[in-house]
Amino acid sequence: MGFAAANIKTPLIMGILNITPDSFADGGKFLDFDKALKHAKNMVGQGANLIDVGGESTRPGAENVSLEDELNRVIPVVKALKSLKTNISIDTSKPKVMAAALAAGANFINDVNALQAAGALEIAASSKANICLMHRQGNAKNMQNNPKYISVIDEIKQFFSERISACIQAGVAEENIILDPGFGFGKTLAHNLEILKRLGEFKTFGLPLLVGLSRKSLIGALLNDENIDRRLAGSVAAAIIAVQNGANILRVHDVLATKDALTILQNVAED
Ligand code: PT1
Repeated sequence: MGFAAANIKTPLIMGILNITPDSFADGGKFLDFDKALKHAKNMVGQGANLIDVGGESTRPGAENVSLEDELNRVIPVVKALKSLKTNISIDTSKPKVMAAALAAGANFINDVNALQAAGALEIAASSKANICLMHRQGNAKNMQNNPKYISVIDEIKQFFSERISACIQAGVAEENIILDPGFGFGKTLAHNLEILKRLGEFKTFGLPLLVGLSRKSLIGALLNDENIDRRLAGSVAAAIIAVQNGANILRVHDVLATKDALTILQNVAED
C-alpha cells in the first residue's frame, strides 16, 4: 500500500540506494548486499521516509542492464528492506522488475520513463503503489546531446498531462501519482535553472512533486568544479529552494544534511 502522497505537508526524503555490482571479488555479491542494507539502515535512521532502490544507472551515458542482472541486483535488497518498515521505491523502467519488486514489498514505482514501456501501465494499475512519472527528453545515451525546447515548462506540462491521462485510463488511482520534471534528463543548465525557478507552475496538476538534484552535474556546473565530492552544500541548497518552490519529495544521497536543512527551513517557514 502506498502512503497518502497527495497529503504530504512536510517534504519527504527519499534516500538513494544504488545497487551496483562488484565486478572483481568472488565474495563481491554478498559484500554489496550487506553494504546496501547497512546504507539503507543508516539512511532510515537519519530520517529518510523512503528508500529508492535502483539497479540500473540512468545518468547520462550509462549502459543498459539486462533484465536478469537488474532483478538479481534489486529484488533481494527489496525483500531485505521490508524488515526496516520503511517505504520502498523501485527505480526502474522495466515492467518485470516493477512487478517483482512490488511482489517483494515495494510500494512506490519510480520510473524515469514514466511507464511508457509496454505493460508498465498495467502493472502500475494492478497495484496500490505510488507512481512517480518523470519527464525526460531523449534516452540515457543521447539526452545530453544538445537538448532543445521551445518552452521547457510548457513541454513538461504537456508531457505530464498526457502521462496522467494514460495512467488514469489504465486504472491508476490519480491520488497515487507523483510528478517529477527530471533534472538533468535532456536539459541544459539553463533549462534546469528555469525548472527550479518555476517549479511551482507544476502544482497546477494538484499532485505532489518529486525532485532529484542531488550531486548532479548542474550543481558542479554552477560551482565551476567537476569534483563530485564537492557537491554536498550546493545539492542541499538546491533541495531547499525546490521545497520553497513546491517540492514534496526530495531524492537525495545525503539524507542527514538534507534533513537538517529542512529542519531549519521548517522552523522559519510559516504554515
Ligand atoms: C530523478 C532521478 C531518478 N535521477 C527520479 N528518479 C536519477 N524520479 C535517477 C547529472 O547531470 O531526478 N528523479 N533516478 C539519476 N540521474 C542523473 C541524471 C544523475 C543526471 C546525474 C545527472 O549529473
